[in-house]
Amino acid sequence: MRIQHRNKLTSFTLSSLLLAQPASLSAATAPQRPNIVIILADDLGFGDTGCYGATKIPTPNIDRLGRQGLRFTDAHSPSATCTPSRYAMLTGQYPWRKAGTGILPGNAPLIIDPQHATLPSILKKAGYQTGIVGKWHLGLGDKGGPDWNGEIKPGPLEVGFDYAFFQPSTSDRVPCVYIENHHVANLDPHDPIEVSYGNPIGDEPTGKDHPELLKMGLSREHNGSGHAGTIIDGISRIGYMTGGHAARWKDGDKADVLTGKAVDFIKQNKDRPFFLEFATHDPHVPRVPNARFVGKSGCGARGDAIVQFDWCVGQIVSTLETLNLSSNTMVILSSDNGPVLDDGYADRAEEDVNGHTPAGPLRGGKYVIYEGGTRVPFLVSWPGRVSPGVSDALVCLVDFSASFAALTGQKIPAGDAPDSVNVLSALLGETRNGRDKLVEHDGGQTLAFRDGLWKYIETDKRFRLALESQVRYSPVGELYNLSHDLGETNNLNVAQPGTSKKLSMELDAVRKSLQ
Ligand SMILES: [Ca+2]
Repeated sequence: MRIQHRNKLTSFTLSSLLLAQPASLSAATAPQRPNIVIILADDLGFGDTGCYGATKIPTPNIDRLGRQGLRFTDAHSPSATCTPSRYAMLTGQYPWRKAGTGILPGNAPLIIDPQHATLPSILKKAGYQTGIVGKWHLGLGDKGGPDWNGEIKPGPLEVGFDYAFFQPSTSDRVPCVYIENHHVANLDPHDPIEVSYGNPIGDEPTGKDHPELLKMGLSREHNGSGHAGTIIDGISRIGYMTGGHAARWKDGDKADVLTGKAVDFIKQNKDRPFFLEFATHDPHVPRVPNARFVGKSGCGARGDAIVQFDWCVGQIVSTLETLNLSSNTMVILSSDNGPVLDDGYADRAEEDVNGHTPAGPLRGGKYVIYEGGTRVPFLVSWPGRVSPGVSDALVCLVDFSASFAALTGQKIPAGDAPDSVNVLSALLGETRNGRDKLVEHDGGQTLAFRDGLWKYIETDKRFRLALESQVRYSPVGELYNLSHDLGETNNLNVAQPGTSKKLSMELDAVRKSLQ
């Protein structure tokens, strides 16, 4: 299609087209500028949906997307936790290259440098209307953090998005409000917001002092720790906030509110190329699906939150169909990291799991360097353009910048998006070859190196996040052959030291390549 388009252009001069018939140019270039919708779940595991083998959680809309598109079996988030993963997806840079890209408090300053090209800025330059709806968690404001009661910038709009309706960080962190572009939505100026991630502020009850007020308690592992801050909507959060009562979200309404905004964005931009990152909060904690989804899975609140996510997906897809945009829209569905059951709240995620395996056949999950941490669901649907099927190509969310730059004919400035590989052909199903190599990251300081189906996990610099203290890595490095050991059970490091050494050196070379 791209070649056909170029041939067409040879019979015109580009400038005459631009001057005489801007509408024709838009039509002629349409095949190269499909709408792009990235639906990014939060903590959705490799095995959490029907098309990846789940049997107890109904996900008909996701499964349909999988059937009509390309289902990847070796696609990765750049990290096994949120902030670093999203940082890499938007910048094209591995997160471990830059200090300060770990899990951020809700009042952190922006960690993306607006001077560099980003995924949205690349597409904006290509003529797209760019929008983000949902979770941000990449910091806001300059050094010192955001002014919640004033103009909140820099943020999404300063790094390439034309429109943003978002929550500042996670659903379990304050402030529990939505921001639209530069301002907190529905903020009453007479009830200003204050946020603290240090000492408690205000006189509102906290989970620590008033556990009797909680509609969802804290789990054993986290009791008295991070999640025991200000109680918002009956749930205590990480951090403290006062004010902004009219602006506070209701957890049970979030899927409806965010999906509504995403649908509005699509409708408003139906006549021009658009890029939408729809970053839902499901099934991240706290898991409070809308009442109509409660009990709809066989796996408790976490399963119900996935059913809710599936509904969100259905709304987006049916909107595209109703507007007759499907054949010119590439929809990618994925997740920012692998799954976790107990993530701070006593929501019975472990007790109610009912035999469901969130990571499928993989070992580990969120925060963990094993495949379950970063190997995520990844569907590409573009009816009429991407043939249905299954692809085992190795791809990563960090590759979006280079791939979509290639799709839209954009050149990335030298030095920007340095770790992004153009895997467009794999995304379009034209080849089963993606990357040869990939650095995996647990969200802390642990790295692993993939060379084809070999995987080496480093031992030094190991920093374990508190939540994965149950994970015990080998003290002498780990080597797995994923071609017949997908579950990473047979450490070949001792038996094949030469392979470990080779991969270790390759990882070192990647690490040092941009220093
Ligand atoms: Ca996440």
